[in-house]
Amino acid sequence: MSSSINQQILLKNRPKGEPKESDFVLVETTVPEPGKDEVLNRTIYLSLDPYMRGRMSDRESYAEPVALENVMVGGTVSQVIKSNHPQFSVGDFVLGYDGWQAYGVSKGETLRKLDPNQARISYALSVMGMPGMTAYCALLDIGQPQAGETVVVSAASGAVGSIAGQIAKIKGCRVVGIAGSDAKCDYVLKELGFDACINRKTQELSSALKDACPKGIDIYFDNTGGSILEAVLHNINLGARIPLVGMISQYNAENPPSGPNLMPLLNKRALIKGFLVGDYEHRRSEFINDVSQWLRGGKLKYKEDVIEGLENAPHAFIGLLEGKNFGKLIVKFAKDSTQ
Ligand code: NAP
Ligand code: FER
Repeated sequence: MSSSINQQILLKNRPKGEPKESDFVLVETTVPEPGKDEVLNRTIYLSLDPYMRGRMSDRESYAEPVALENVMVGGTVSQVIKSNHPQFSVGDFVLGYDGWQAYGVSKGETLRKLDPNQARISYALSVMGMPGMTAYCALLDIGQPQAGETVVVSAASGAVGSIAGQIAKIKGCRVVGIAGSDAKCDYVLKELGFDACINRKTQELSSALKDACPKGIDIYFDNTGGSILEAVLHNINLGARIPLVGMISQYNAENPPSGPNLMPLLNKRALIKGFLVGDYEHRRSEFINDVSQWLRGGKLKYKEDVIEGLENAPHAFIGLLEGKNFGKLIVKFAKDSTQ
C-alpha cells in the first residue's frame, strides 16, 4: 500500500439543477480495516454514470438517495490489498461498488473477480458491465429487432447507445443515431458503422428523422426522453417498440417537464402500449361469453344514458364531450318492444 490516507468525495448538498463542484467535498480519512469476510480494495477505475444525478436528489426514484455527507456511490474496478474472505486474495482484480473513494472495504459477496486475460478490466464498468448489459437487454428483450427494421438510438456515441446501435446492426437493422456534435456523429458513422447520425444541436430533428428513416421507425432506444422522444414519436411505425432506458434530458430539471412526465414509467418498469379494438376480433367470442356470464351473475353493472329522439342527438353528442352524459350515451328512436 503506497499510502494510509483514503481520499473520498462526499455529497455536500443536494444539487439544484445542474450539479456544481461545491455540491461535493473531497475529504481525507484513514484507510479502513476489513472485518470478517471483508476485503480492502484500492480503486483503479470508478465509473461515472448518469444515474448518479438521481442519487444526489431526494425525489422519488427506484433507488434511495445518497445521504448528505456520505461517499458518493459508484461502480469500481479495484485491486484487493487485504482480504479476510476465503475467495479473494491480495492482488485480485475485482468489480465492486465502493463509490467515489480511493480505498473501499466491501463484503466479499458483493464483489466479482475479474480476469485481466479475458478482457480489459475497465470493461467491467462499460461494454462488459452495466451499460453494455443495459444496451443488450433493453434492445433485444424490449426492442426485439428484426432484420430490415429501422432502429433509432439517442445518446448514440455514449456508453449504452454505442452498444445498442451496434447490436442492432449485428441483427441486420438500419440504425440511425442521434448525438450532440459533428465529431460524435462522425464516430458513430465511421467507427461504429451506423447508417446515419443526426446532430441534435444543429439539425431540425423531425425533418432529419424523416430523411434518415424513409421507412419510418420500428424501434426507438430512448436514452434521453424529452424533445428527442417527441420528435421520434411523429415518425414511428405500426407496432413500434420503445425501450424507455434513460431520460437524461430531465435529470437536472427542477420541475417535471410540461406534458406527461414519463419518468415514472421507467422507474416502475410500466408497460405503455397503443391499442386499437379492431386488432382484437379474434377475442370476440371469449369476450361475449365472459361478459354475458358476468352480467347474468350480477358481477358486472352497467348504466345507459338514453336520450329520446334523433333530433336530440347533436345536443347530446356535444354534451358527451362536456361530460354531461352519465353512463353509455344512446339515442332511442322508437319503442323497444323487448323491454
Ligand atoms: P452516455 O450516453 O455515455 O452519456 C450521456 C449522454 O447523454 C451525453 O453524452 C449526451 O450525448 C446525452 N445528453 C446529455 N444531456 C442531454 C440532454 N439534455 N438531451 C439529450 N441528450 C443529452 O451515458 P450512458 O451511461 O450511456 O447513459 C445513457 C442513458 O441510459 C442515460 O439516460 C442513463 O440514465 C440510461 N441508463 C439507464 C439504465 C437503466 O437500467 N434504465 C442503465 C444504464 C443507463 P449527446 O450530446 O451526444 O446527445
Ligand atoms: C441508469 C443506470 C442504472 C439508470 C437506471 C439504472 C434510469 C438502474 C439500475 C438498476 O437499479 O437496475 O442510468 O437510469
